[in-house]
Amino acid sequence: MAQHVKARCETYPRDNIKRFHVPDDKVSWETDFPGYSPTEYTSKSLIGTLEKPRPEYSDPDPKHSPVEFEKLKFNDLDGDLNRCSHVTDVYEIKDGYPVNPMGRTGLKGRGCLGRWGPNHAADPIVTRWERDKDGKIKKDENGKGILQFVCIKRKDNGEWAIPGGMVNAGEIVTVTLRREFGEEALNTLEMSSEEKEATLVSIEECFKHGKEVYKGYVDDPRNTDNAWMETVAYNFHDEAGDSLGKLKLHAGDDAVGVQWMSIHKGLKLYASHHDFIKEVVEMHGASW
Ligand code: RP5
Ligand code: MG
Ligand code: MG
Repeated sequence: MAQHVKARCETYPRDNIKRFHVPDDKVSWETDFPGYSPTEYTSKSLIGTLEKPRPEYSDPDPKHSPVEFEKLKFNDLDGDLNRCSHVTDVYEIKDGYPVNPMGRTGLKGRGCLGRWGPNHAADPIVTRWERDKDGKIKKDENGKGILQFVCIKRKDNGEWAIPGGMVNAGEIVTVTLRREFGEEALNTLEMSSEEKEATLVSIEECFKHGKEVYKGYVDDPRNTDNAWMETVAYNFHDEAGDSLGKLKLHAGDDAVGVQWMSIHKGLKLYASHHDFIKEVVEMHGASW
């Protein structure tokens, strides 16, 4: 996977912050970079004030809550929050801060990520075969079937993406996968509790038979030298097109659009999602 391309984007996704420029050959911490002086940035909304305490998903800030910050258990299970990395057994802690195991990003602090160190997400990749009006699977010029996946348009930057989201403290990944798919692709947050329950039950059976596609680092534009995204991506495939493939899609929460997207290698997707989709294509011997 191409590392730190998006995580070195010139302008950070919030507040028009400019990253310190890191050339390709200076990404690795093992390469000396004497002039390296990353921009420092942690979004104010993560720190909180007396009137408005910080959100639940946000770690304490060392400058504002040093005693609480000291108590964070990096590289470990911290209460019901997993601060271990999928990338490395132990990530380095330097001057009290976790160090991004994939190298420099040109920005220190937490940016707009809630956690110092790994921020764990889960990505549900729901697929079906593209079919013609007679129900026959569409093929490319090499006779390979064309896959489609449920793709959302992100509210924060308008990019197309897998409907993934953060693993809440104490939440198991299988629950995150279903919850995020429900919220972003089926709009469960706007449903009555009965409707929501019925919708989640309707996908439960199909979501039992997922295949792990990827587990590890995400080249996310929000990453910093001290906070980064990691994910577990699962594929839920509807071979016959009569279960997940028939779902009524409706964008919700942090999605402003949703559709069955036909898969081809030219797709432009958020973060490392293009790489995850390619894995799914290979898994099914589909067109690329
Ligand atoms: C990406 O950000 C992950 O792959 C996942 O899709 C997503 C999670 O963040 P939010 O969608 O909650 O912003 O790095
Ligand atoms: Mg979400
Ligand atoms: Mg999301």
